[in-house]
Amino acid sequence: MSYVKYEQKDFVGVVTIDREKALNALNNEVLCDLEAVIDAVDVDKTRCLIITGAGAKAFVAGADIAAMCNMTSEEGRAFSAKGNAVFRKIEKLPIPVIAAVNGFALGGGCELALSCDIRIASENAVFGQPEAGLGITPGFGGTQRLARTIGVGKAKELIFACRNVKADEALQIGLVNAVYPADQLMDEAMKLAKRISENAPIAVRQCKKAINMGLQMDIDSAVALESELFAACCGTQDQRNAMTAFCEKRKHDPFINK
Ligand code: DAK
Repeated sequence: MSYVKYEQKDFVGVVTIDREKALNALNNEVLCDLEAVIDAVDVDKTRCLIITGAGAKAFVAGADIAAMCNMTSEEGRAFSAKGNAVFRKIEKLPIPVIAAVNGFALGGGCELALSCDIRIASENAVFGQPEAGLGITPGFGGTQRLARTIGVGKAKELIFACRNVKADEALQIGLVNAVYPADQLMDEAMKLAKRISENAPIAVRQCKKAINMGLQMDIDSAVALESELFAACCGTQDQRNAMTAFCEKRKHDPFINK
């Protein structure tokens, strides 16, 4: 039995972490199942991915504390490397990934959401990195991605003080893009995913690459990268289709990812 479910809805893939009894906490098996599901996503047929948690209470309540309780330093290194490898795969997927955060997103759960491109949350969502209170550091990229997402000072405050934030504050500090009533979250995630899927897939992928890679570069290299990615879009069938339609004052044909 897999702890991670996958459902394809037209161009949108929905990944659900499904270990509800433990509030979807991440142990090694869940991480392996998540990796297998991510590896299997057909990025030619899928234009956007949504990641969420099973049940009404949690997105992911963290890495599994019971599993980490007696870890040696060596085992801790391996566990952290595993989580980091899986989350980096999510981050590097060529297609956009939306985290639909439907409750607790603590520790590894917050880190999973941070490895996604866009986060939207339900009103009952709670974010935080409580690791220092458990005698460890965030181990799945939290110190890096939280600081890059909400700024160094705010990230340090939340991590050092183990201060959780509710959805409204998460919105205010830029940790999430939008907050919805719980029963509307998946519909809103799907609406956003569909909207993304309606745009030219090659262009959307190049935009993701430009933003993610460009942010790691100096500005000269980053704008040079942007030029290359722009050039790669010119001459695609989707670009010709959309621009010709604009010039002819008509709606373009559906994009074909070519
Ligand atoms: N791990 C394992 N089980 C968990 C869990 C977790 N993170 N969170 C919840 N559960 C389990 C509970 O043990 C309980 O199981 P049973 O007792 O029913 O068998 C069940 O889920 C329901 O939880 P509660 O009964 O506690 O539910 P409440 O509504 O009362 O409370 C809560 C919900 C989310 C406030 C509470 O469960 C809680 O505080 N959970 C822990 C949250 C947390 O501290 N998360 C961060 C975990 S640390 C690293 C690698 C990774 C990491 C760090 C380093 N390296 C290797 C370097 C990442 C670390 C973390 O994520």
